[in-house]
Amino acid sequence: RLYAADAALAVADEASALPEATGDARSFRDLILAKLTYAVGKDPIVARDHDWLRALSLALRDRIVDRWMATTRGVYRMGGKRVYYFSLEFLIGRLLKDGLNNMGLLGTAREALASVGVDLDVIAELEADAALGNGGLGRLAACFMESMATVGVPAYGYGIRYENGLFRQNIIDGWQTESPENWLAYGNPWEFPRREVAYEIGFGGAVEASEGWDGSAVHAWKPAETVLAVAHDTPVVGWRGLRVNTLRLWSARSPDPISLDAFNAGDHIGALTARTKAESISRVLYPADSTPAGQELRLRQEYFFTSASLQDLVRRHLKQHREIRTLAQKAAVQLNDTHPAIAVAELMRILIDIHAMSWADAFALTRDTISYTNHTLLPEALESWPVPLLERLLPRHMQIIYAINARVLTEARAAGATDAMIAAVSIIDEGHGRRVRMGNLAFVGSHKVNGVSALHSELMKETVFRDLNTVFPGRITNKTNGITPRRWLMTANPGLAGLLRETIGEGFLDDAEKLVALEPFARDPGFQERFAAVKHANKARLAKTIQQTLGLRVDPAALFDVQVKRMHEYKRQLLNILETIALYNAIRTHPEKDWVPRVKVFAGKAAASYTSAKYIIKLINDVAKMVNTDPAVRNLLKVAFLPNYNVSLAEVIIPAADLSEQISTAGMEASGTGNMKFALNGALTIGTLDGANVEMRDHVGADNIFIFGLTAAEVEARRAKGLNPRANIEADPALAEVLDAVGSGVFSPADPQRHRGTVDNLTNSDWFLVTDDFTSYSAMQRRIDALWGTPAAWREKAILNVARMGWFSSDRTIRDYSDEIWGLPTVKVG
Ligand code: F58
Repeated sequence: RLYAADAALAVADEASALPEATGDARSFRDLILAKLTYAVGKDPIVARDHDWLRALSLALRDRIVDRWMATTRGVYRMGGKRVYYFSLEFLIGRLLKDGLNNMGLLGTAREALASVGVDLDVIAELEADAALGNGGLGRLAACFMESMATVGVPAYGYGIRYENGLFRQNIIDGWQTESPENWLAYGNPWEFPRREVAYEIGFGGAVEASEGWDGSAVHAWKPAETVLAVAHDTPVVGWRGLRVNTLRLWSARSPDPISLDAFNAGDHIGALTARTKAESISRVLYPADSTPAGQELRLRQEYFFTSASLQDLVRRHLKQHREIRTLAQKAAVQLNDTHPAIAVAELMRILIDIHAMSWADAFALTRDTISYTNHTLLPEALESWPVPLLERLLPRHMQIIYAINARVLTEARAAGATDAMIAAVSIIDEGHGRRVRMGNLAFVGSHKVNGVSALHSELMKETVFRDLNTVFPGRITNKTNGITPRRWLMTANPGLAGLLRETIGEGFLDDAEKLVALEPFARDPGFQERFAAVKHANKARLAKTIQQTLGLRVDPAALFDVQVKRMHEYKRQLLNILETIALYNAIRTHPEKDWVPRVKVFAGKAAASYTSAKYIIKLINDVAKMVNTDPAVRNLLKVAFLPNYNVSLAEVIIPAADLSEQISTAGMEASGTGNMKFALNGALTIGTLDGANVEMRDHVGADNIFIFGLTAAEVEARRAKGLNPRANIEADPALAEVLDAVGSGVFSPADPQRHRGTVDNLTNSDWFLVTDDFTSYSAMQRRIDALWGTPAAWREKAILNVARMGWFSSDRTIRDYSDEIWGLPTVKVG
């Protein structure tokens, strides 16, 4: 302590012009200096930015830990129910600023650091992005964790501590290439390794059956191979730091670090193979975001973290409540998609084989404990595993799955199911070489199954789970997604948050629906000016990022039109870039017209093996290259593809958007959450009636959102009747011209055939109905241009969007889950 204080003085001597910290900031500065000295081992005189980042993070962590222990003790004392959120992905991003904000220490930390000559914003930029997820599903899990801490739901997030998160995307000559992401390179100040919390996870082997004392069959699984799951805990702070929950991520360790026999025999590499194999389980996040990876390693990951998490929560339950039968009263397990669906069989195994429960009791308890969230309707995206693979890797689980299936099918038959219905509800898919349908397993093992937007939940009942919905009516429910306003408004857009506080007070910070208080200001010219000034500043910041990463100058006064999300054909980045080309053509043919200057911003990663998505990235970059340097465009149009989209980049891009592109083929985007983030930050949406866009329209009002294109029902009808892209192209000369140019190599002169495949695919099949929606999309863009010409009208709509987005807070979503699925009370915030 003394030494640290001396060091502070030394720093102050060095730069006597530094501002003096006051009050709280002074004691926080002393804590930072103590961390720098004793935990980082650096003298402030020589400390580098990374050292300061670590010292600050550890100082903040101390403050968080106090609340963490208080929360944990409180939860234990109350003896109530806990939620366990099982997710293979937690896309949490950076934690420093969000943690400071929630602890009310943002200003304090800024002042404390300034007094030692360090800029908070500079060091905060050095924090690695924890990219333990692919996209929306993983980010939703992160928003939910924060909201559960905020609304007072005692919760554990359970997942995998991937050593390498989602790959880094590099754009080289317009093409995507991937390199490994190394978020742990500088260590991770937020996590606490718990070497003592470790579970054995078995794989393979055989099942031994014997006779129990009452003559019933007793099964004992003897795995051939064991891996250790070791816990790493990260505290998750809720708003105002009132409650802190735990994110517990498992890391795989081999029980035998080295085979000494092999080593002594001279086989130094072979001595490590078992270890490498075991530890590969938590090595890397699977980067596919729509089609499930069918590899064995993926199944191992799923079982690994599910089993460890169930063992952990059962142990906690027994320690506290002594009695396994009360599990469902004290634990709610939420499965984030089917990735942890093996939990149904694993919990059954634990209850029957280890706790000697009867089948019927075990199944009732399992069902009462578990519930499942579905995030996709795409049939090819629904996970299924070959029966032989499951049989080999998890023989006991396969037995249990068969037994569950037999009972479900008997029940269905008794309820009058036809053969076709039986085939549809069966957990075993007989059609494609016998596979286990994980969605069906999750469905029958859950008391509630939810979709993530109203439309999606309805479609679930009509499509993927139609027959299961008939056999188990009332089980499907809707929980429309949400986003945390702490990260996506307060931290990402401090300018707007500050303006809102000055205008409507602090109420919205505790209850996002209080944002409606902004409505009366929507037409107020003075407020509009200030609102526009905030947007302009955010755009200037993004312009700087674009300049620095791409060397491209864009004008912050232009309309910033943004589409950022994973690259996927159903999300239709292709529709956007084709319309951009049409605009480019129009600007050149009609230079006399009063065009609205636009900056088209794109960002997003394509799965490494998703060739057509990678071609779309290349096309965007090819178009950018030509448009951005064409003098005929006179700076009226710029195209920017920003590489390596992640949470941190989203925090810069979203607050700077004027227009948000949410243009998926109707019926295909389960919900979307980016759509909510943009609208909350004052962007207007151009979108289809898909996912949560439908509910956004209901909330913000049809006049304040630009809806175009076919509805989900129309899409289905056209597909049923047979698509006719050629007719669509013939009917729209602008579209025909665009496809002609792209297909003949206008944007790829060095390789004229490059985009031929993309164009052929559109012309001959067009499964995502790009050509069907092109004309209405294009017309809507021109209406948007017209509105942009009347800034007062634009701003009014933008302000109304902010005012009416409160319902899309993930606090509301979590309250809905708590009320209707978990059976847990929540508290008011603030
Ligand atoms: C997304 N799914 C939905 N999956 O596409 C999106 O509409 C929704 O808003 C979001 O979930 C949250 O509900 C999604 O992100 C994945 O990334 C999976 C990763 C693993 C393989 C299968 C897809």
